[in-house]
Amino acid sequence: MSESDKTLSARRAFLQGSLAAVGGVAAGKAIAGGEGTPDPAITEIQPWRSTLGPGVDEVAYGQPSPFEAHVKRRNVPWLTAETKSSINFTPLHQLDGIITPNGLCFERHHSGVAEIDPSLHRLMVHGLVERELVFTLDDLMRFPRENHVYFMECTANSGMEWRGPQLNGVQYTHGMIHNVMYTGIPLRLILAEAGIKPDGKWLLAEGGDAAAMTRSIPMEKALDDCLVAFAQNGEALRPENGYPLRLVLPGWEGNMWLKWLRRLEVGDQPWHHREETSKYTDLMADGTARRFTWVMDAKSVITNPSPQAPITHGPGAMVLTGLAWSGHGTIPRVDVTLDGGKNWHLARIDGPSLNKSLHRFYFDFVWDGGEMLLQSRAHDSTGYVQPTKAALREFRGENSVYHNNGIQTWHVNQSGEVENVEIS
Ligand SMILES: Nc1nc2c(c(=O)[nH]1)N[C@H]1C(S)=C(S)[C@@H](COP(=O)(O)O)O[C@H]1N2
Ligand SMILES: [Mo]
Repeated sequence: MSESDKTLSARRAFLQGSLAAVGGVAAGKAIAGGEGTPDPAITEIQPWRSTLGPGVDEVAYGQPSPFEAHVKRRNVPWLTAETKSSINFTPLHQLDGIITPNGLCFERHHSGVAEIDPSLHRLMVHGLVERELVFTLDDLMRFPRENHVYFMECTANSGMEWRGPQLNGVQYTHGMIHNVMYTGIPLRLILAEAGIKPDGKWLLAEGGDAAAMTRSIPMEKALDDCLVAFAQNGEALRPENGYPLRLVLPGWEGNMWLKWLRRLEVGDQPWHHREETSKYTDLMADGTARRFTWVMDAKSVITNPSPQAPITHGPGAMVLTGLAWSGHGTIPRVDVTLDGGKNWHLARIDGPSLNKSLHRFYFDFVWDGGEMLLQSRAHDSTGYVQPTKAALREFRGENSVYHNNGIQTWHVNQSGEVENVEIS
């Protein structure tokens, strides 16, 4: 036997052994028949095997298989009056790995998508600077650039779940998040070109959409790890995600990641934003508000099984999977429980563990067919542990909408159906 033959047969023995050890439940079926009817998917010749398929160039920009048409962003129509100032959700239960495909990144617009002609787009830098500057996109392409994978989570993600379980699907409870590789120019290089005056402590960023949305950013963050990005996952930003330029604030809440970025103004204090005082603050139990809560704390969720992705294969070997992330760093550890927290197991984190990026975890186990209460709990690189929803409420009350990073519970019944529940 060659070395590779030996490895192969060892792996086969291991797989058979391990499946036998977990109760003899093999994932495949034996080929040798006798009993039952042969599988037509094996014995018949399907149309795609009997004719030539489409040639190259049939689809100039490739699209998913038509059999994947159910994999899509979805909105919740009753949440907002109309779609121009609204939100839709990433189908987390239909994805794997850590990268969100560009066409599935959730969208949040205050005034619809700005459809910008890049030749007419400019980035202006002014205010407390030595030189007020205007850049074309060509000008910006002469700056050094960097690539980073970052998650972007809307501040309101899971917000509808504060008072109790409400939306029956991980797409809706946790889908205001995406994770792509950005290519962009470090913001500090652009600011250095203009030269920040000594009293320049804040930065106002403005979007080129009809909302002319603005946000104040403290200068320490602007000079730290922010990017002016022009690409996501290797291609130009999508119009809905800010084409041709967006601000990237790693680890910070999504509402500050200005899309269609057109203006940066340096000032000595934060600007007053209607949105910021009325919406993007955390209302506490006593009626006071937490302001400037920018970093997204560690959080995780099981994406499969989940209400939109029930267990359809019956008892036996199965894969549980989910996502974990932290605006403070990486995720060295995720715990998973099948019984509502009585017993915790270490999940297996697979794929790259990147700073301020989604992490993928798996728990491979044998389902005995009984009811389960599934939860995951993230630990981040600062030692912080994801809190229960009860612990969050104790500290922040019931009036909050933003920054809900509490532990999510899914109830699985004996048919494998899954429901969004809460346990105390
Ligand atoms: N110019 C502009 N930037 C914006 C917004 C907007 O409406 N206009 N929405 C913000 C909010 S609240 C979020 S959560 C993210 C959404 O980014 P996405 O559409 O790429 O998911 O963009 C932020 N940046
Ligand atoms: Mo948001």
